[in-house]
Amino acid sequence: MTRRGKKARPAPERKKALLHRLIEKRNPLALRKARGPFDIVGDVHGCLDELLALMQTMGYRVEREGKEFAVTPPDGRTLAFVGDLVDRGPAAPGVLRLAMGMARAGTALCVAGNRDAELVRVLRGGAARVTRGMARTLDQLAAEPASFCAAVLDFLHDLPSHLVLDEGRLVIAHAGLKEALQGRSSAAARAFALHGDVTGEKDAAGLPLRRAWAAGYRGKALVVHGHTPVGAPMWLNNTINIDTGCAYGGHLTALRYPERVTASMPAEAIYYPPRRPFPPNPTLHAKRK
Ligand SMILES: [Mn+2]
Repeated sequence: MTRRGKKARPAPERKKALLHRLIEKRNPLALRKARGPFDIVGDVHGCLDELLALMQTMGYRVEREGKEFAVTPPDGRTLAFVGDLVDRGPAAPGVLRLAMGMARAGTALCVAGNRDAELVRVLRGGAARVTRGMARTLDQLAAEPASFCAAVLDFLHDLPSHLVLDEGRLVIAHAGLKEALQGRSSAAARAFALHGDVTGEKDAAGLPLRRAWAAGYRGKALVVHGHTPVGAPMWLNNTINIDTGCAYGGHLTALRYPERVTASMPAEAIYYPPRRPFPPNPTLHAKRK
C-alpha cells in the first residue's frame, strides 16, 4: 500500500515535475471561477448509507455498477465534500469510491480533512499510533484490492487544503479559514484549514484547544466548514459549520449554495462514541426506545 515509499528516490527533474503537479492539484484558486451551484457535504466519516440517502433527497440519481457508483447530479449541480471522508464510520471504502468516482467525472470536489491527511500518513507508515477509528478504516481497506488502496492514497494526498469558489464569494475548508489565509498555498494555510486555529494546549478530554476564529470572522467570503461536531448546522457571522456528527449518531448535513439552505439526514446508528458530549439525534433516540 506504500507504493510511493517503495519507489527509488526520483531524479531532480522528476521530483520537480511531481512538485509542480502537486502544487497545481492542491491549488486552492484553481476553481475560483466555478459558480456552482454546489451541495456542500459535512464530515462523512465512512457513513455511506446516510450519504446516499442525503444525496437522494437532494435529487442526485445514484446507480451502482458493481462496486462503483454512477451519479447524475440534478440541474448541473456539483457535490463538494468538506473533508474527513474516512475514520470512525462503517463504510469508508464505499465513501471513497463514490467521492473519487465523482471527482473523476467532474461532479464532485473535495478538500482535505485532518483525518484524510492522517490516513495518508498511516498508509505510508509514518504515523506514530493508529486510533481506534482509523484502525476501523484500515480493516475496511484491507478487504480491498491493493490498486484501490494506491488510488486512495493518491486521491487523498493530492486534495487541496481548501477551495476558493464563485469568484471568491465561497470558501470551503475542513476546519474553516480566516480571511488572511484564503487562497494561500502556504503551510500555515494548510495547518489552519485542516486543524483549525489550535492553541497548542489540550482540554480535559485530551483534545486540542482551538480559538473560536469564526466569532471574529469579518471576511466577505462565506466559509463553509466542518471538523467540530455540533448538534445542528451553526451559522456564525459569514461562516457555517455543517459537521453535525453523523458518525456519533447525529446527522449528515449538506449546505446548498447559493440557496444557503441545509439538508440533513439522521444517522442510522451511533457508529462511534463521542469523546466530547454530543447532542443526541431525536430520530435515533425515538427509534431506540
Ligand atoms: Mn476533522
